[in-house]
Amino acid sequence: MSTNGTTNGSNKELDPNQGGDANKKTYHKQPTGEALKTANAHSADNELTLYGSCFCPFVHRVWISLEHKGLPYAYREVDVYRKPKELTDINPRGLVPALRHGEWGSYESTVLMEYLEDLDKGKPLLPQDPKLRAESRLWSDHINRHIIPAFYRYLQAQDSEDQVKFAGQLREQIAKLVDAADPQGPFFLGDELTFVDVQLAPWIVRLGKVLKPYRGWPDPEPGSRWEKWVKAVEAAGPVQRTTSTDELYLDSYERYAENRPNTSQVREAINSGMQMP
Ligand SMILES: N[C@@H](CCC(=O)N[C@@H](CS)C(=O)NCC(=O)O)C(=O)O
Repeated sequence: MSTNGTTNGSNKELDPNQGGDANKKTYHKQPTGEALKTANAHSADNELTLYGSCFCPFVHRVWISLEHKGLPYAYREVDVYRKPKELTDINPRGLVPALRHGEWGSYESTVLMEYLEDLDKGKPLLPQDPKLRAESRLWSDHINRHIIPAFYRYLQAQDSEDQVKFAGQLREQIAKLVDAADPQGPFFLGDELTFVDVQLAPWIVRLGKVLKPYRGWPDPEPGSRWEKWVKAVEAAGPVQRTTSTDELYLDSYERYAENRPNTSQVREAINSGMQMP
């Protein structure tokens, strides 16, 4: 390695989160496996277009929703850390996911999932009953406010005492959600995949593909309600069709597991105790 921290004298091809070190893993820029097949099947232009990055769980939510609904759409992979104009034209904050529908566009994964519901096309994710709809929104809020920040706090923690503490917080927040779920399941509201399942699904996938290898997150207890839920979500067609191979997640999340500088706005928010982007 040279004194300026580069491995080959030229770090032009390196991503900022690699800190000039080509040996560091970085985020993938194309989906793999089943997700790649799905992206290829949706490469033709469409008035409904999802701009996403393959590793991103917030994108994953919207992608699962589109697949569940069976709507015609295009998928466009963008390098979210290089902020192409097609992304910032829709989302000035430069975050994925962003959705374009004709001349109009919007962003924020939960807002986009609600928008797709409001189109009233394809298979719905929110139930009909207003009380169950309210409860679905309430528990989605719990996922956004408590489960997701706990996931990143745990993944980014470098100190082993902090890791134990944050693993406990994550378990506690998941347990509250499991207690609120239909007792039989296997999904949140019963036998069908609905809104809350899709809100959580990307992190269920990443508990096994990221937190397990990097932090030793355990498989769900055999026979538990949580195990039933995890298995049903992982086996759901829309989840499978939008999930890449294990390597993509392992590589893309090394920067979080090492809490490396220039990783993302999510990392900065967690480190500074600010609200997530
Ligand atoms: N609250 C947003 C979060 C989206 C988000 O944080 N996306 C990440 C990728 S997973 C991103 O765009 N990061 C870009 C950056 O950090 O500059 C949502 O729900 O859509």
